[in-house]
This record gives sequence, structure tokens and C-alpha cells, in this order.
Amino acid sequence: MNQNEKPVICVIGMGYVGLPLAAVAASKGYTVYGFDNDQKKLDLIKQGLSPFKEEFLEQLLPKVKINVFSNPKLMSECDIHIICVPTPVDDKYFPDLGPVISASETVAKNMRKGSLVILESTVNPGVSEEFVKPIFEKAGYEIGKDVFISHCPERVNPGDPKWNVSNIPRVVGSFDEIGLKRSQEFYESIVDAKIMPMATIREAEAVKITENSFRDINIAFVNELARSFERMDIDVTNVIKGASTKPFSFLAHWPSCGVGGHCIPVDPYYLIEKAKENDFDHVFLRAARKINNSMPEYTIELLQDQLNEIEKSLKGTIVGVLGLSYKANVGDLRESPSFELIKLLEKNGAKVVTFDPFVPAMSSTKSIDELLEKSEAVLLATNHQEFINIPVEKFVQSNIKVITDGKNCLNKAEIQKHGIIYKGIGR
Ligand code: SAJ
Repeated sequence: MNQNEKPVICVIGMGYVGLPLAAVAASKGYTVYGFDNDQKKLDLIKQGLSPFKEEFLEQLLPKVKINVFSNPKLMSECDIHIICVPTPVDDKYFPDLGPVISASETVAKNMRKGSLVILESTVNPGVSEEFVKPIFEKAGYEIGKDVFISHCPERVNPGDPKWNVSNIPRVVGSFDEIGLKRSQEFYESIVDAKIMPMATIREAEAVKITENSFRDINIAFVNELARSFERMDIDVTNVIKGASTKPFSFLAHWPSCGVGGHCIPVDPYYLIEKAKENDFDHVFLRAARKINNSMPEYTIELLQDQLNEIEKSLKGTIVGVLGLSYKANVGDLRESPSFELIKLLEKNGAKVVTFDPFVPAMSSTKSIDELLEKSEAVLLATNHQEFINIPVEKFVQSNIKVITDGKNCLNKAEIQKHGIIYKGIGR
């Protein structure tokens, strides 16, 4: 590539992180290749369609050209390889670096000398040094000479109408000055916001884990408050609104039936496990994860108590679960508390019907009306706008006796006024 030509970009992983990044880079005039193993996804993108619901992306995709491919040999045409693959945990909450390792190996095998490799996937401090770097060294490359390796943690917020990859500030770290400079130049050319260089690649890895652990512990804080104030007949959401009138040093978070998604409930475990290697125990992070993981069970206990008030129990009751997605107004099921809630309901002998407008294929009913018709009690698990807009009269007409509001998003006073037993999380 000669100096005045733009580098050719390869994004590995056409998901929530990689696809918006590829689309924005293409909109800024880069030649962009998008690599993924999922041919269905590639076929949709080829037609300018998004494989998942995301307003920002659905508007941008038809206007840009992304050369999607699944044959890794094409990576030899590219200059910058950006790895945007999942970093999940297994069922014992152990980090699973499999996708990062295999993506790195694919790039190392197919890239051309002089390439810049940027890992965007969320990882704990040390992953770039201990897993990514050795893969390229083993392929015969000298870091800082034949290949440059950086980390720029993704900051995608699915469903956010305001913040997206083109305007969210970023941090970036690298093993060397050239890698850092090239990475910073690339992101400054596509992101209309500050790109902060970190002193080391580990600091860049630590930033994202810190951001998301910060969120997890704050959610755990209000979840604990909800359970305590419940016993004092205090509405915790009013208390949080009250505390939010303080114009400094308070950041509102909200209690709910559980913490889902591919980031918040996962990332702290990467730090917890890594720290163990240094004989350090993240007591606080572990406690927060324990509290947040207990919220589905707590929610089912609330529903059980409500049913007891009308001499019913979960056993044999038909419960309508509104929402399968982990977050409002998106159709993303990853780590969604809805599935833990459904499992607990069925374990207690309840019959469950479900509806999520963003996930019709996994819903057992076709509409809110059908769910309400079939249900005796309702458990709201996701605060989709469509559920918030349900007029209370609909619950009354369907003879719903009990509502458990797992996201504190329904009109408590209005529902109670119509004689329905309402319980929120801490309200
Ligand atoms: N949740 C609560 N209470 C809260 C906030 C969230 O129970 O006060 C629950 C949500 O219902 C959901 C889960 O936590 O189940 C995660 O919610 P989230 O709003 O954090 O959504 P995510 O997972 O999309 O988080 C993303 C993250 N972005 C990145 O990782 C780049 C996170 O860092 C952001 O802080 C978050 O969006 C955001 O601020 O919206």
C-alpha cells in the first residue's frame, strides 16, 4: 500500500460490533472486507440488509459496500484486520477465548506482512500478550516490524438511538508506537469523537472491563437496595429518582429481574478469573455477580407471594412472560434473564406462555392479546416500549389477577386501581 492510499480494512465477525464498524469504515471511503463463517449473514449483508434489528445499521447498510467473504485467503488483500468476535463465558462462568484465538490464527495464517491487527473483543488484561501475540510470533512474524498488534475495546450499545460506532469515544493501546499511531489514525478517521491512546495494551484491555464491571456493581447495589427496601415498604425507584436530584456524584441504575447481555454479566468474570492467577480475589465483583444472578429467583418468589394472596400457587397457574430479549427494543437473547425466569416457573409447576415482538420465532404466542387471553398471571421480563404501552384495560378484560413487573416499567398505581395485584422489583 503506498502512503497516500487508504489502507484496506478487514473486519472479522459480522455481528453487533463488527458490522457497524465495517459499515462506518466503508462510509468513510475505505475498501472494506467483512469476514464471517455464517453464509446466511453474508448473503443478507450482500443485499444491504442487516442480519439483526438495529436502526442505525439498517439505514447505513444499503448505502455502503462491504465485500463480505468466508474464504480467509482474501485477508492477504488487507492492511488492517479488526477482530470483532464474541468473548463468552461457559456455563461455569469461565472465560472462553476460543473465538479470539481462532480468529487470530486465521489472520496470522492469511495476512500480508506489515499488517495492523486490532482486537476489539472485550478481554481481560493480559490476553493480547498471552494469547494473541504468541500466535503471530509462532507464524514467524516479529511484532512491531512484520505485524503491529493493538487493542481497541468495542463500545457498542445495541438499540441506542444516540450513541453508535461513528460517535462514541474510544481508547486504544498497542505493543509499540507504530501500532499505536496507525490504530489511532484509523479510528480518528472514522469516529467523530476522542480516541485516547493508553500507555500499554493492558491498560486498554483494563478500560473496558472496568466500564462494564462498574455497571454490574451499580446494578447489584440497587438490586440489593430493592430487596431491603421491599421489607420497609419503600419504593426504591422513587428513592433512586430522589437521589438523582443531586446534581453530582450520583449515577442512577435501576433494579430489575436480572442482568443479561453479552457484556455486563460476562465481563466481570474475565477479570475475576484473571486476578486469581495473581492470587487476588475480587470479593466485591463476585458479590455483585451473585446478587445480580439471584434476581430471577427473587422475582419468582415475588410472583409466588402474589399468587398466595389469592390462594393460588405457581403450580398449575398459567403465567404469561412478556419479553425474551435481555434489553428493551432489541431482539438479543444473549444471557437473557427471561430464560432463567421461564426455567424457574416451570420448575415450580407453572405453565408458561411467552411473547416478544422482537423474537416472534421463539414466542409461544403470536401477540400480546393472545398471551393475555391465555394467562392468569403476567410476568414482564423485558421493558419493550410495546409492553409499556399496554392499556391497563387489556389486563382487566383478560381477567389477569397478578402482574409482576420485572423491569418496573408499568403503571403501578393504575394497575392497582383496577384491583390487580402488582409487584415490581423494589416497588
Ligand atoms: N440493567 C439493569 N439495571 C440497569 C441497567 C441495566 O438491570 O440500571 C440490565 C438490563 O436490563 C440488561 C443488562 O442489565 O439486562 C445490560 O443492560 P445494558 O443497558 O448495560 O446493556 P448492554 O449489555 O447492551 O450494555 C452496553 C454496554 N456497552 C458496551 O459494552 C460497549 C455497556 O458498557 C453500556 O454501559 C451499556 O450498553 C449502556 O450504557 O447502555
